[in-house]
Amino acid sequence: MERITITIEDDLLEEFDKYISLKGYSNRSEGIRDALRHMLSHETGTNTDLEKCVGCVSYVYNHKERLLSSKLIEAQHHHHEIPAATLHLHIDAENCLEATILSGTGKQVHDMANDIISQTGVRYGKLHVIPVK
Ligand code: NI
Repeated sequence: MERITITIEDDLLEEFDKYISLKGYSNRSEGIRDALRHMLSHETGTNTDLEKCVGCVSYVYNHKERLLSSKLIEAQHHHHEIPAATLHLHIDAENCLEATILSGTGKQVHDMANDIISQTGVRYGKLHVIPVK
């Protein structure tokens, strides 16, 4: 086993501590290990072999964060061969919710969703994949 150091916002850590206490974890490490297992089994590498699928990737971001809006647009243009439509909701003065609907092979849909979700400042990113027969 390896020991790592991570940096986390106070409010996110507070929320995490409440969650693990509610779930009965004896320490943060076990909670983080479980969160990682969950993330790895449900979000990456799944459904990438589908020949045809549609996907919906949803995420929240702060549009005032430097360069983030243009990086997200850049990510979409980078995958311009994939049919996509985005719904944008202004949550409050700073935060935006976007839901982008994609269509393509499993790999195309996952690659584009990952390019969006992995941008620094993008929160609550989630991809929902629906196979098309
Ligand atoms: Ni907005």
